[in-house]
Amino acid sequence: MGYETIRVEVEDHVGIVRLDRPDAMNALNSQLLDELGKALCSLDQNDTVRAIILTGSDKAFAAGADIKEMADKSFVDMFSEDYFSAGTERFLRVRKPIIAAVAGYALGGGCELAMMCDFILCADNAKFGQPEINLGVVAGIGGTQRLTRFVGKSKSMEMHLTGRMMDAAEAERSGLVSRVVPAKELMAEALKTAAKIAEKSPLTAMAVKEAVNRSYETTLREGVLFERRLFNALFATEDQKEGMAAFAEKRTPQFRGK
Ligand code: CO8
Repeated sequence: MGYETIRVEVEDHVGIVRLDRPDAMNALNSQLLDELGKALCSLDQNDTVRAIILTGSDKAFAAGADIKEMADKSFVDMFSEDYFSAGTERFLRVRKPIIAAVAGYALGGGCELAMMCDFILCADNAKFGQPEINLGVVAGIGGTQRLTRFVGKSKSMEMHLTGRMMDAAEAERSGLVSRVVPAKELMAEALKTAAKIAEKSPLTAMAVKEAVNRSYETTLREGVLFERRLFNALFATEDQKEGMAAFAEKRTPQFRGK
């Protein structure tokens, strides 16, 4: 499919989606969100794809929602369009693991988009922030909720109230990102990580994603029960038999997603 605001490729078992609005620091507009939702949905349905990388440019993952597109909208426009809602809902329905590979700015909606991924790898030049307060608004695609869960109330509140940026080292220290790598190694590292995930059973990877995400939605007791039922259920798969047999036979397992 021809997209204008993103580029999509599939390399081995990895889908790579690159945000591509270089003149606007990859700011997220309605078209981009729509194309992103469609691309992710199609990668999710593509049986050869086992992991997805979402990335931007060296300068910007995304510098937020497109301020120029939003500036003149009224409450009625926002509410009736349910602005950005369809794209973000599609994003959250993706069952395959999505890695955010962030270099440069991840601000406002850009930071929120990165946090909607399953984990964030970032370059040492990455800068995260929720500067919406400078524009007279608050975050709108989950920033106040997700950043608070990732880095705790105090730092999240400070970030949202001051609009300041967090550098890569602080983002790693506070648990926002899983790892920081030198900028020129970011894509190689993201691809290596995605390839590692692609070696696993895609069924198990989906189960991991569901179980970890459930920890944000439920109590500890319910979450542990949910995990246990997934653990039990995976014994119905060929991949569990293959994984355990391969261990006993001292060979590499060949997972087929069955
Ligand atoms: N929207 C539109 N255009 C943008 C944006 C943006 N968010 N960010 C950068 N641009 C454009 C600039 O206007 C400029 O365009 P032009 O060349 O035509 O003037 C071009 O990108 C390059 O930007 P700069 O010249 O500003 O580059 P600098 O290197 O000087 O600065 C910064 C880079 C620091 C990233 C700066 O551009 C900046 O501060 N950008 C805005 C960051 C921001 O405020 N983001 C939050 C936006 S609001 C939001 O994300 C809300 C999300 C919730 C949506 C909810 C929907 C329901």
